[in-house]
Amino acid sequence: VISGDDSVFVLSESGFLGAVADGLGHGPEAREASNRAMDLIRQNQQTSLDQLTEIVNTGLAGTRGCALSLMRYREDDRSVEYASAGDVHAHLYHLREAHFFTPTSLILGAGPLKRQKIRIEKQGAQPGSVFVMFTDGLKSRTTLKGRLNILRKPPVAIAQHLLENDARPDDDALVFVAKFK
Ligand SMILES: [Mn+2]
Repeated sequence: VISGDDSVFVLSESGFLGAVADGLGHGPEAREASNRAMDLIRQNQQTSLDQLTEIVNTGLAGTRGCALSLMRYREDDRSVEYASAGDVHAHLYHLREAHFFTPTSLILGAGPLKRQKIRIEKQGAQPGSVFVMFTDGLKSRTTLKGRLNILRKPPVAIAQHLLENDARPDDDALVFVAKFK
């Protein structure tokens, strides 16, 4: 089975860029849209998040389109910038605190974007903070708030926990986990 979800992680000197996409529908056509979105992000990795969203939206014309979440971490001020265009959720945890980034109902590739719909949110990350981004293959009420025993684990184990405990049986699921030093 070909997953319609895809992700990208680009490490740079100033920090990193992460993205998760969920192609509309299922199988190869869904994957084509999310694959193309990830290529565009790799090719334009220095661009601001709102411009990247525009680039993906334009570049996906003619495909089924996809939902996309983008995040950029900057090491100099330890900031996490986040842009959401569709049903991909993102959370930032630090110890018992949790920030749930605001989801939107956009689909990229379906025509001109209404600018006011793209929100860029900025949060601070501390050593030990955990950032999680996941497609709607996980239940939307998925949360690790207060689950210190899980949040202390390495990123791969956190992703594994979410896929085992919160996946829905009827959709592709993809989880992106980053832990800050
Ligand atoms: Mn999905």
